[in-house]
Amino acid sequence: MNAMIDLRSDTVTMPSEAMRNAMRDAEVGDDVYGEDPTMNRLEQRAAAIVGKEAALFVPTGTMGNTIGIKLNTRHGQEVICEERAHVFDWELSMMAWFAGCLARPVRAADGVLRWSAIRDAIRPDGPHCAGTGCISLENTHNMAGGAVSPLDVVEEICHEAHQRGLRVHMDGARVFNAACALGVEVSEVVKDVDTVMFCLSKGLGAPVGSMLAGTADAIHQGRLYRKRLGGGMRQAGVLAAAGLIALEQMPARLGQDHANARVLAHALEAIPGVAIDASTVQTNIVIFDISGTGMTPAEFSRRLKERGVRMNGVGATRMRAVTHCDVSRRDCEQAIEAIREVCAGVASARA
Ligand code: TLP
Repeated sequence: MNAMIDLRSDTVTMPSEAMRNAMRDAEVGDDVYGEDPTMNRLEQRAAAIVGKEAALFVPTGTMGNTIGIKLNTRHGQEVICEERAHVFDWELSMMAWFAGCLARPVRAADGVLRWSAIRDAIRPDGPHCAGTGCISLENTHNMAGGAVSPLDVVEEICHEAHQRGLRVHMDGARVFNAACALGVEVSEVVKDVDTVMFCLSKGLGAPVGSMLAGTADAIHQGRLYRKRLGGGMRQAGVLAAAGLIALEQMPARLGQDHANARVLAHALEAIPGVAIDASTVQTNIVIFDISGTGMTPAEFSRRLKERGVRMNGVGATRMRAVTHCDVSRRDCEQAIEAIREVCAGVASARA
């Protein structure tokens, strides 16, 4: 049997041959003593690529966001984020648990949080309100179908926030996808934010790891928070070696994933029972509604899996397909065929 076509997430990628070789050959030391040369190289290189003073390796994006929010807030403040943000919905209330903050979610229908919406949600310190501490932007926005924030939107938010003494964190788990879609360097996308977290282990294909970048002072403090979270790692250079390859080799190929996502989206538009506006697909995430098929996401997933395709539901009526370096154009075409069959099978069974 052929391998499954796995569109559940870009987290499912396998390390490349080059990554495995680099991991085996990595020069390592004790990173808690600052003595892992490969890790030091990764942290310096990551900082240079995103244009920040320093960067810190963290095992997961969730830990990077947890530390990022903590660095930009004081206990008891609010954090403004989009209503479907990963920091709000998918991280076990970490901003309450670790930073002692409350999320102030704001809806942005297209997933692009704009200053006009943020402005109305800012709360001053007072006898009743918990003041706003920071704004967390998600770029690209996962649950909004990989939506990209335009550069001027981020610039305006950072400018206005900084004028008011507020900080801005970017959950840039897929910020390299955003840079690719915008046709600019990633440093341009994150130039005004105080801290940015990005994942090596999603579109960039590394087996483990994310980076948190910001000022040298923030990252020094962040290293201490990482330790408090149990994240002081020892010979972590084996992971950094794969991360370096992810950083150097993988951003240039993200456009292929975006093109594959568009192929999927356009084909889905023509399938009866499926609803999607393909023109909204900018990066590697395709979210589509299946209420017209009469199937639940669980049923849809099960039937697709029988045909060799893995895909997860999001919410009560929608599916999410994520393209990445381990799915080819041919795989996407096969996935489309499988979706057609699943939808047609249900339609004929109900006729
Ligand atoms: N996202 C995962 C799931 O948790 C939903 C996925 O499959 O997409 N920020 C964003 C925007 C993310 O999408 C994710 C992971 C994270 C942070 C957290 O990264 P990890 O999984 O490394 O903690």
